[in-house]
Amino acid sequence: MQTFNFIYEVIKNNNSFLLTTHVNPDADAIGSEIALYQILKKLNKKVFVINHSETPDNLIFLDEDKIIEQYNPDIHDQIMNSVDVVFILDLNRLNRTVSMERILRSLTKPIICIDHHQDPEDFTPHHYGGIDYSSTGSIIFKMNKELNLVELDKSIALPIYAAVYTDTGGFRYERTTPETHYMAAELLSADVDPNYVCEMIYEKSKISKIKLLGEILNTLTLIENDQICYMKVTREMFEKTGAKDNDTEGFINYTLSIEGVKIGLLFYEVKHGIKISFRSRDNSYINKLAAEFGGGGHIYAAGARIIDGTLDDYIPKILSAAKKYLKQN
Ligand SMILES: [Mn+2]
Repeated sequence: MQTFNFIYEVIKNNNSFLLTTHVNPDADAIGSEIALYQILKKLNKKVFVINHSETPDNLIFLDEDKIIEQYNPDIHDQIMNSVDVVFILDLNRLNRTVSMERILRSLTKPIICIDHHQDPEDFTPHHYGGIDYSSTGSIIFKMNKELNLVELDKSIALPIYAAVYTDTGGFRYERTTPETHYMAAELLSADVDPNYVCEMIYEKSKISKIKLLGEILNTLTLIENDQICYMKVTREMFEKTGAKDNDTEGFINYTLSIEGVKIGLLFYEVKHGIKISFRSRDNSYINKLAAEFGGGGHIYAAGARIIDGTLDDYIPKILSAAKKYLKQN
C-alpha cells in the first residue's frame, strides 16, 4: 500500500506551494484544492491556487474567501516559477490544464499529482491515489489523517465532503464503500451540514439552465435496441436560453438513468469544434471509446474534445464506434 511519506517530507521541507486542477472544474477539483489549501495554510505555508477555468457559480460557496485565481500568464507565470512545489489535483493528463500546460511542463521543481483517474500520464514520478479512490477529496482526507498533518475542522471537512458527495453521485456509484461512509461520518462530525452542501451544489439552478436541459432532452435518441442513448447541445441552444457552458454539468446522467441503456453520450458544440461526454455501465470500457477520439477518463465516465470537428461529421462516426463497446458484454 502506498504511503504518503514523500508528501510529508516535501511539505515539511518547503514553504511555497501552487495548487491547480483541470479545465471545467467540478466539486472534487475545487473541493480538493480548497481542502489542501486549508491544510497547508494551517501549517503556515504560502499557497496559491490557480486554475485555467473560472469556478462554476454553484461551487463558489466552497471558496468564500476567493482564494482561487484564474490563470493569467502575465501575473501568474512569475508565481509558478517561484513556488517551491506544485500540486496537481484530480487530473491524469497535463493537457487538462489547457492554458497552463505549457508553463507546467517547463517547471523543474517537484510536481505532485493527487488523482483517481485511469492511466495517468507520466508527467511526474510522484503520483498519489489511484483508481480505487472514489474521489480526489478522499485521497486528501486519507493523506491528512495518515500523516497527522492538521486537525480536521469544518474548513477542511466541508470541501472534502462536497468532493466525495459529488464524485460518488451522492454515494450511489460503484466506488462507494464502507470506508466512504466512515469518512463521510467523520466529515459530518466536523460540523458539515449535508443538506447545505447538496442544496448549494444541486438546488440553486438558474431558470436558463433548466430551459437548456429541456432543449437537450428534446434531442434524446435511443439506438441499438435502446442500449445507446445520446443527446446533443448546440450553440443555438445556449443563445436561445441564455445558459452558460458549464450549466451542462451532470446532464449526461439522464442518458444512463433510462432502463436498459448501457452507453450514454452527450455531444456538445463548443466554440472551437466539439466535445463529447461518455458514460457506460456493465463492463463497457467507455474510456477506450473516448481514446479512439483522442480523449480519456475513467472506465465508466470519459470525455473527448475534437478541435475543428462538427456535430454532423462526428455524431455518426462516434455512434458507429460506440456499438463495438456493447458487444463486450
Ligand atoms: Mn474527481
